[in-house]
Amino acid sequence: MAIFAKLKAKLFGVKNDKYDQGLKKSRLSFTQKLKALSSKHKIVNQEYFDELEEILISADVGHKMASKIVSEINQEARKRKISQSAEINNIIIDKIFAIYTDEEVVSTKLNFNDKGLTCFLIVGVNGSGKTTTLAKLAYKLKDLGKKPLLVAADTFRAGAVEQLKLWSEKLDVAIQMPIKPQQDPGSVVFQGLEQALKNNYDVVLIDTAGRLENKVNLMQELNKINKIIKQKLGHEPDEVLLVLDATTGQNGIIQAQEFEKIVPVSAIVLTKMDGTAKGGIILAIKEYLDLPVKLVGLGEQATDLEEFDLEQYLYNLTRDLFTGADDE
Ligand SMILES: Nc1nc2c(ncn2[C@@H]2O[C@H](COP(=O)(O)OP(=O)(O)OP(=O)(O)O)[C@@H](O)[C@H]2O)c(=O)[nH]1
Ligand SMILES: [Mg+2]
Repeated sequence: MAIFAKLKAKLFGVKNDKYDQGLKKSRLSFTQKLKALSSKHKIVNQEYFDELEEILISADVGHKMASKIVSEINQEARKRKISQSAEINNIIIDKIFAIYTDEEVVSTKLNFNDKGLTCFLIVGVNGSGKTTTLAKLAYKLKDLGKKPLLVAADTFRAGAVEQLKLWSEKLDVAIQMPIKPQQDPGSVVFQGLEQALKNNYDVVLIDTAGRLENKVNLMQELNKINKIIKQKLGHEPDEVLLVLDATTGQNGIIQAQEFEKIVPVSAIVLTKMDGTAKGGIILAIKEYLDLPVKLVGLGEQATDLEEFDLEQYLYNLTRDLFTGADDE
């Protein structure tokens, strides 16, 4: 059975509103373009495949990934002697699914420390959504019955500490703040970890600055924070979450490569998926970075953070392609 039919059978009735709403722009753009392509070329030819590749690239799938997907679709179509473009849509989803999973199960579960305090360090360029993601995560953890502690280690940007403090009040979650203005971020992290250990918190969530005076300083700062965590806990952070803004497109890949040189990034959080029509960035991340996307931001509220679910993602990105075709 084709993947889409399987997904539909599995997900039918368990509609995930966050994915449904959050991927609306991407879905409209993707299906509109694919439908237009199928009506332009009823029978597939080279031009059809070239245009299909363009559509994937325009959805931020990335050149390499787009060309891989198209070449596999082309092969499969030949093998199955499919010449009608409308029939190709099924293969597109099958191939995307197969390429993303690479026949293996991709883990999207956050890594918790089963021996003691769990530490999540949040990094990313300014404005990517770090502080908001941290708040959303705290909300999720609290909902799971865990005791999270927010650590306001962005002492560089004016208003950053205050922003996190407002979230902490809104969500009723504890926060470690700097004791004095412009305090060294490393020492705020140190104090946060001390407090968490002393008062039996389950998870510390460390917010960091997205920009300092220059890139070297930012690197040194993150390096230092990471060292302090290692010294204090005896191990690396359980997750170093790199926050990428989905609306920045391929630029995000370059940012990730830069951050990976500084800290041991363990996973990606892709924010603002609701604000982009280019949901294909997830596939580009798979192609260029050997990092799992573990969380997606689908709005500005505390509840708008979801574990990345490939099945929900693909289903909600493509389901309009098949409306009306179901009963045929
Ligand atoms: N629509 C939408 N907006 C988001 C999402 N995540 C964050 N934002 C918004 O993006 C803006 C920046 O978010 P912040 O969390 O302050 O970003 P930051 O990375 O902490 O920024 P700096 O502290 O300046 O480095 C805010 O207006 C957020 O509400 C999301 O998933 N969807
Ligand atoms: Mg911030």
